[in-house]
Amino acid sequence: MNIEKAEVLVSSPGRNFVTLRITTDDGLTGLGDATLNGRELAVAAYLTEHVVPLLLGRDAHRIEDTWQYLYRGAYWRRGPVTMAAIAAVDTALWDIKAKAAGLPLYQLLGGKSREGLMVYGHASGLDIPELFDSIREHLEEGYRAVRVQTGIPGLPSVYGVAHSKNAAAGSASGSDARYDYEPARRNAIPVEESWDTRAYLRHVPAVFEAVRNEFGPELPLLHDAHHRLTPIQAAKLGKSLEPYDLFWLEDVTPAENQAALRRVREHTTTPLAIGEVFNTVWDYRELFEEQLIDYVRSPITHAGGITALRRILDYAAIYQIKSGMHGPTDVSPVGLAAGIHLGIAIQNFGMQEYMMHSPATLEVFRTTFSFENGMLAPSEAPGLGIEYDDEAAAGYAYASAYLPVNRLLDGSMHDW
Ligand code: GCO
Ligand code: MG
Repeated sequence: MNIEKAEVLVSSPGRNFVTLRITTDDGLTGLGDATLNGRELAVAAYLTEHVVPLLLGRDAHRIEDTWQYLYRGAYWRRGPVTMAAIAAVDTALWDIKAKAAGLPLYQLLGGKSREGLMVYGHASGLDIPELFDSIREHLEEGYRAVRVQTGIPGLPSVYGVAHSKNAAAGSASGSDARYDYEPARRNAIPVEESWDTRAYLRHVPAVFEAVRNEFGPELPLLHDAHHRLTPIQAAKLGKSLEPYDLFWLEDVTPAENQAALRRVREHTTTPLAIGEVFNTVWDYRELFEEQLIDYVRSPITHAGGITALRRILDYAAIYQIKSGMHGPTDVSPVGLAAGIHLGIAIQNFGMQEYMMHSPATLEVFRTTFSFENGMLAPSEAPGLGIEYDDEAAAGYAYASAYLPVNRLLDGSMHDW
């Protein structure tokens, strides 16, 4: 079963996606997600110029060897572009292998360890009443856990907070308010937002107090600090949120400095999640061995594929650290489906992020997984259970779109 064709598919149904489709000489196809939000074409070029020519004629069954060949053989190891490209190849080959076996992919990963994956959605609001509405809407849709983000008094807009519903009606992506918090204008440079950490630290505990008072003690609540704090600020935030019993507090400090989490951990028992921008196990080594975090945020798409994330999570399991796979709408349905298959199979599953893709995205990526009672579950279709509709994709041409950048009130650049 040799690789005959490998196509790099770039489309923009609601937002930009890069998908790799591998076809074997016996006619099986496999899909892999290679989407790197805001840097999509770098991965597309890496695949087209440097990976596809190496794949043609290779045995599609040799997943491990292909992974090692692309990782070790490149000389230039790691990095988000390289690892997203390797992830796409790896995922597509797993899809093919499972289709060849006539089994849903999770069966090749050891079979089911659970019936479904607990997920959380993104509730947000510019103020508390709007936030409460958003939480209620999520609960009505079946979510049993929510991430909570709000506007900060004094800041005109905050990343991760949906604009008001009226503003969203005319949004470029055509999606509803929930998906409209990345103010990405097409074919334009990034939007600039301003940030004030002290105002944020003053406001957030009061928000969680209000949410707990309204929704009670049981609902799992999460929060994302988007790498914006220093270690001591992060420690203070974790401590101040302890009474509200968060499921996790995410990305408190910029992720490059693993030792920063040591400071945070010394001061708080709020569970910590990190890693959506990591790309190999090396980014986690200190964090695992010193037990500085509780959840691994890497998705398959950005961590080198199913082969690599499985290894990362097995390593994490030794330290009772669990998965918390990234699942925003820029991880394509292919990347999400791969995560569902892995999540259902591993022992140390924690929580899966699930924002739901827009109707346009789902027109191009035909999914078969289900979302019921707050849980995601794979279908019994062979492979990943995703089909890519070329005809629908042709109607959605790529147009650049960037995440916003973040400046302090004095105009200087700040971390994400
Ligand atoms: C999350 C994330 C996203 C990212 C986005 C980057 O936790 O879901 O932080 O909102 O910012 O996916 O591409
Ligand atoms: Mg995040």
